[in-house]
Amino acid sequence: MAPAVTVDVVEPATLPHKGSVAISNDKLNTKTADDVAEGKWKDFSFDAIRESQVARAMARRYFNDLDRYAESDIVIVGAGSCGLSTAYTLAKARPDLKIAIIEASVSPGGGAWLGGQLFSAMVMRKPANKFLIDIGVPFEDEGPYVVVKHAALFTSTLLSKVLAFPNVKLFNATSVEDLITRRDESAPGGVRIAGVVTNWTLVAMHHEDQSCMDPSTINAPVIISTTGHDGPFGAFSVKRLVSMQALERLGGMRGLDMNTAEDAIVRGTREIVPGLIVGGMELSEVDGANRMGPTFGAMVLSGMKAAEEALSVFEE
Ligand code: 48N
Repeated sequence: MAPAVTVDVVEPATLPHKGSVAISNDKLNTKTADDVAEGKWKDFSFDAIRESQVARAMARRYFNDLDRYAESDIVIVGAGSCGLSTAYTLAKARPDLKIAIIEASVSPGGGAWLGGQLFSAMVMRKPANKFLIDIGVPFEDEGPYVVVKHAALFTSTLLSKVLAFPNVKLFNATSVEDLITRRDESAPGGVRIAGVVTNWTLVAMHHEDQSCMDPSTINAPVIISTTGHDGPFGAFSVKRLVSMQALERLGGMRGLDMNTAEDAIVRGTREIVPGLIVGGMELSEVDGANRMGPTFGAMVLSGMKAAEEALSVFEE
């Protein structure tokens, strides 16, 4: 029988402190939901724990994951709507592949937590609604497009599905701060991308005022970069390709034209240099595509296409 646990029962401030109550775990464990619901909180307590158990539970898993994903099959840079759609499509199709997602922000989701100008509803043009049906997100059908009542419903549902895959690991609050390259004379820019260079984002943000904070790495034969259009973090990989002269120049994202933009991003999602596929709004910076504004169907379909491009590498 489990040892009795003595706890200090702290009543709400309005009531006098009731002092310690010895509760046998068995009694506690036999508490039913009805008991708790009947407000018998006064003698409730958790089983005892030592703080180091929590610290070890987190550290062991994190560092096991770092070890496991140090060699990944696919790395996705950026967990916005495109990156998460890519991850879902890949993980569902190939549960045997190890997929690492590197997301600079603590909170993944990129620009997909709100629809546009901080409004809640999210618009997706058909046939992107088929992806919503696949992941179980309800929407209102308005003919050529559908509306999800809150963008966070889409993003949180997709994120939960992606995180539930056993072959996916999200490293959020972690930035890709460079690309691993290999000389490849057959490649247009003479390089093949063979992985990513990572650092915790708070570290990556302080290279100007702290020295010797070297990064870590993840090797992978395929990198899918979906870091969004230009901005503090945006378009990371394509800007790096230009600075290492693996890409001549960027086309620069053009003005808003919903029809032109969405078609161009979906059609254009592709491998830019060997080993690096670019999708979502990062691609607009490569091709000089228009932006589409507050409609997200192209992000989802670009993610699906990026996944198909990656899977073709593993089918060969
Ligand atoms: O949501 P974003 O920015 O990018 P996408 O391409 O997934 O979705 C774009 C979409 O939200 C739009 O911009 C809509 C359709 N509007 C268009 C328009 O006309 O304005 O997600 C990119 C993610 C973010 O979460 C960043 O934090 C992350 O990528 N990120 C990085 N993560 C790791 N390392 C980096 N170097 C890095 N850079 C960005």
